Parts: sequence; C-alpha cells; structure tokens
Amino acid sequence: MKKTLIAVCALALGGMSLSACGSERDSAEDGSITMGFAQVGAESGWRTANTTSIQESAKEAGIDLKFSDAQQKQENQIKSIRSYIQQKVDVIAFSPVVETGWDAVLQEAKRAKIPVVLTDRAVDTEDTSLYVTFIGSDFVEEGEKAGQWLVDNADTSDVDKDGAINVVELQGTTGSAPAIDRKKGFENVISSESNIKITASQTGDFTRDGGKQVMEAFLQSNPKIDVVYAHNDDMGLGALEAIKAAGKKPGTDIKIITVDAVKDGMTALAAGEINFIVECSPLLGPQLMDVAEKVVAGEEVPERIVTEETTFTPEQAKEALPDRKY
Ligand code: GYE
Repeated sequence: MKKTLIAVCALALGGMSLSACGSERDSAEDGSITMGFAQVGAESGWRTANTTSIQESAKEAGIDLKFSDAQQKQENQIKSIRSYIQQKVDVIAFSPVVETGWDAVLQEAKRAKIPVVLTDRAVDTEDTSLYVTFIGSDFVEEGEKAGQWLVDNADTSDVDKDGAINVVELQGTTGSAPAIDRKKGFENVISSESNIKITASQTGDFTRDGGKQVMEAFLQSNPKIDVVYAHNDDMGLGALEAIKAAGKKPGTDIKIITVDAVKDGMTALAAGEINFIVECSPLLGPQLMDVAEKVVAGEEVPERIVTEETTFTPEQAKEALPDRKY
C-alpha cells in the first residue's frame, strides 16, 4: 500500500483541489523547502550521529532546516511541532520520544496541511493518516537478533556453568518504541528456552549514566548475573564500568549484548568487553531529505521505509571499525 501527499491533502481538505494543498504551493513559489525537525535529545552516541546525519544531509539537499532538541521530553517536542505549524514549514519530521499521546498535535498539523514524516521512532495511533511515512529500523527484529545470539551461545554465556542463564535487562526510555520493541523481540526468542531467564529489568533511559546506575543496583541485589542485555550501546558501556568497579571482568565474568554499534560500542566489542552488538543505523538523514522532497512535490512514497542492518561479533567489529562512520 502506498500513501501519497495527494491522499493526505484530500483527507485534510475534503473536496478541495490538490493545487490548494499548502505545502506544495508554498515550496513551489521559491523552490526551496523548509523542514521543521523535532529531535528527541542528545542522550546517546547514536543520537549525536543521527543529528549530524540530518543536519548534513539537509545542507546537501539545500533544505532549510529548523532544528530543536527536546531533551527527552514529549512536552518539548509538542511545543516545537506547534511552533513549526505556526511558522508554516513545508514539512515536519520528528522522532517521537514515546509512542503515545501524539494525536492532538498531529491533527493540528493535518489541519494546517503540513505533511509529517516520522523518522527513527514510531507512534502508536489508530489514525495512520496523521503521518505520511515512517523511516527507521525494525526494533522487534533487533531484539530478536540479540535473543538469538544468546540462544546460539548459551553454553559460553552460562558463566557459572550451573545450567541457568540469568539475564539482567537495561531498558531504553520507558514508553519509547525501541524500548518496547527490543524487549518484545528478545523475549519472543528466549521465552521458549527454559534455562534463560530475565531476572531483573529496569530503564536506564538510553544513557551511559543511567546504565551504570541501574547496573550498580543490579550487581548489589543479584548475586548471579550471567548476561546483560542493554537496549543500546551507551547503557551497555555504563554497565561495563559498573561491572569493572565491582571487580568483575565485562565480556568474561558477565557477558554483554547491546544494540546500536556506534564507535564506542564497537571499540569495546573489538576488545572483548562486549560480546555481541545488533546494528541500528542512525544515518537516516539522506533518506529523510529524499522523502521530504518527494512528499512536498506530491509524489508517492512508501508508507514504511525499513533501515537495513547487520550484527557484529568481536572479530567482525575489528574488521569494521576502521571504516565505521559513526
Ligand atoms: O538505539 C538509542 C537512542 O531511537 C533507535 O535511541 C533510537 C535509539 C537508539 O537513544 O541509542
């Protein structure tokens, strides 16, 4: 199924003609496109790389980018989106910090005839006419890849060789698509394995500090931890510090699985302090600008654009590191 700007305009305007669709008309006048982008924050290495990708590709595409950083707060993102609507930008793009609670502001954008493109994270809404497309990863699949590695490497992950693999989970931001889906995907795969259990699970908010603090608490209250599953590299790196501070060897005494594959994560993986990383690419800028141009021009775009990704073992990380872009 395809969604088009024509469909969005038609829904918004009822019987009015396509030429009356605001974003198309405005951009045609001087040929340039203005995009309002509401970013989540600067919580992780992934996010920094994502912001750079968006800013650089806007520049390359000649798109005038209005950028805001919500510091991981939904209310700030909503304020930015409202201000982009007031400024009558041609297209709004954003990475929703959490999945729910967007319908009202997206209705406002729709009424103002400004198309909305979701990037990186999804929203949970019944009304899919509120956005044109969603560009980003399949987070459930990422969680499944993490779980599959653990199932395939159960022998080596059973650190105390007692037959039971105790996993502690560091969740991303509560209510965010990647936290919900990476948890779900991991559980999908390990649930049929009776020896693998998640013994503790808490949010570290996708930050290094958050990962470190939660891991310190886990280490104090859980005497037997075989594996850490962190929803991103930064929290895994924080956990790694906590494990070292507790006098244990990360990657050996406690295995670590993470998601992202940013440079710092890959460096720790190559050094054997992390055991497996599922890649999640932050380089969404070029695709976003391409889609924005098409949407503003009234061309068709697919309603879902999935990012292609791989996984890394320590050996593969060593090979990939010299050319790693983020
Ligand atoms: O994995 C994490 C970041 O939404 C995919 O957000 C993104 C996640 C990424 O903070 O590092």
